[in-house]
Amino acid sequence: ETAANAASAPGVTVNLWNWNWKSVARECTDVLGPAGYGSVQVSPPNDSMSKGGSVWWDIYQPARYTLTSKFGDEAAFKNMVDACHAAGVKVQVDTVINHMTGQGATSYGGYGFSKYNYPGLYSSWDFHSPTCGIDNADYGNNAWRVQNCELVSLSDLNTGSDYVRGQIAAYMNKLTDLGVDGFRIDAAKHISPDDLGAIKSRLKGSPYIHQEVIYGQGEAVQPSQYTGIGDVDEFVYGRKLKEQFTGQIKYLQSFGQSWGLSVGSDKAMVFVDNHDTERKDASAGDGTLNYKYGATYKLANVFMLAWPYGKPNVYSSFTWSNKDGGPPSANGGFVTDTNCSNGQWTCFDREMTGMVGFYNAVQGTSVGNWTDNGGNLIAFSRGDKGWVAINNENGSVTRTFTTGLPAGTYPNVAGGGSVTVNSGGTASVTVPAKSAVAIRVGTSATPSPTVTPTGDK
Ligand code: LAG
Ligand code: CA
Repeated sequence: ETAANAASAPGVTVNLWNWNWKSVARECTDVLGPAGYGSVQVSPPNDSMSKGGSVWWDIYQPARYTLTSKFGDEAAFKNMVDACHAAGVKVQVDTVINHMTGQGATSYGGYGFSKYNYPGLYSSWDFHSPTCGIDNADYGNNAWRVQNCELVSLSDLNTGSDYVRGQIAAYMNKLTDLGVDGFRIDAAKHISPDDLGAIKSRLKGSPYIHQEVIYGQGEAVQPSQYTGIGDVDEFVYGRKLKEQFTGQIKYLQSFGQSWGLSVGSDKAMVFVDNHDTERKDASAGDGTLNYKYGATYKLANVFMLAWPYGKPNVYSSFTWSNKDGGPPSANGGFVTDTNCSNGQWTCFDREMTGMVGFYNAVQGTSVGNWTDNGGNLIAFSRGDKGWVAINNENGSVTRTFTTGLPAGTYPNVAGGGSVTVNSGGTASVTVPAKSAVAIRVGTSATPSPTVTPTGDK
């Protein structure tokens, strides 16, 4: 990493997908900052096509770059950035720059447009033309069509044009001026690396960048083509964790790039799930775990924060049964404040706070003292800074483990209770079914002598 990149290192990112700005601000102050989250990733803040709140995906159809979205206006956005910074949390913005909206005529901000005509911003000559649509077969053999034709009929910006590059950079630089620290580049796979590199060269400062380039075996566009620009969202990571956590997690001992991950650890942003993958059918090969998997989902996230690979991104959003359905909203789709107790939001970020502290405490250490039970229980140390046991069995497991930690009594930061490590570094621990025990230096013990389950909620 260069010094400039190090300055914007994200730490543990949390993706508060579809939270409104007021709620993100409150979460930064009350939860994320105190827990030690390094960054929060927020949804697209620009004005988008409106479906009146019936769907979530209208936010991936930009109408213009004004910050009048269903999450709040520019003042609310700025307040959020300032509140997060005051809490020590950086802000990453999901930027939709490959395309403009392909449907509708009005936006959340009350702006009028039509396909290929966004008054004051873009007209028909700013789009790839003649127009074409991306076919499934193109992914296998035609990078040009993946990057120059329309993704699901969305107006495909001519990112080769100087004017378009200038407008996109102006939008991103405006966000930087408001204090934003980094960007997720939506649909980066559909923008050529040359075009994206040219846009990046116009950006102010040195924002942290992670690019959505979904890996597909043998495809014409590969994540590795984008690592010169920034990090890549590693989609293989979540697919592999789903396979293991619905199988036998003992195999995770060798988990790393050799498993077929698309980029190296230093270029990967990793996640158990995101808004697209959580909605894939359970049978889909590219699907992932999601909050509906309950304790298993939580254990996979514990593993992500304990195992040294990539930069972790924890996902926290609204609950759903209809895959298209939008978040809780009022007044024509404006997202209402996140409520963590009415069942409409997962607030999963709150379940991972102890493991965020673990992640921060063990940076710079490597894995040691690996052990497993030949099935679904694993345990390992991170140097002499932390130790974790993950029990994905349906029954509890009691063992004497080598933790590598100095003698003492430590609270279980993955749940409740405590663990006493003796002078030889070993500890006798009962890990309940479908739960985890994690201990780390820098914590003080809780009075409770027993370990309680972490799984159910
Ligand atoms: C992304 N990354 O590359 C987002 O992560 C993903 O969620 C976006 O798709 C996509 N790319 C475009 O930014 C989502 C929905 C689509 C939806 C699209 C635009 O998964 O279903 O398409 O956002 O709103 C919808 C309709 C399509 C229609 C299209 C254009 O489902 O049938 O053709 O809108 O009108
Ligand atoms: Ca494109």
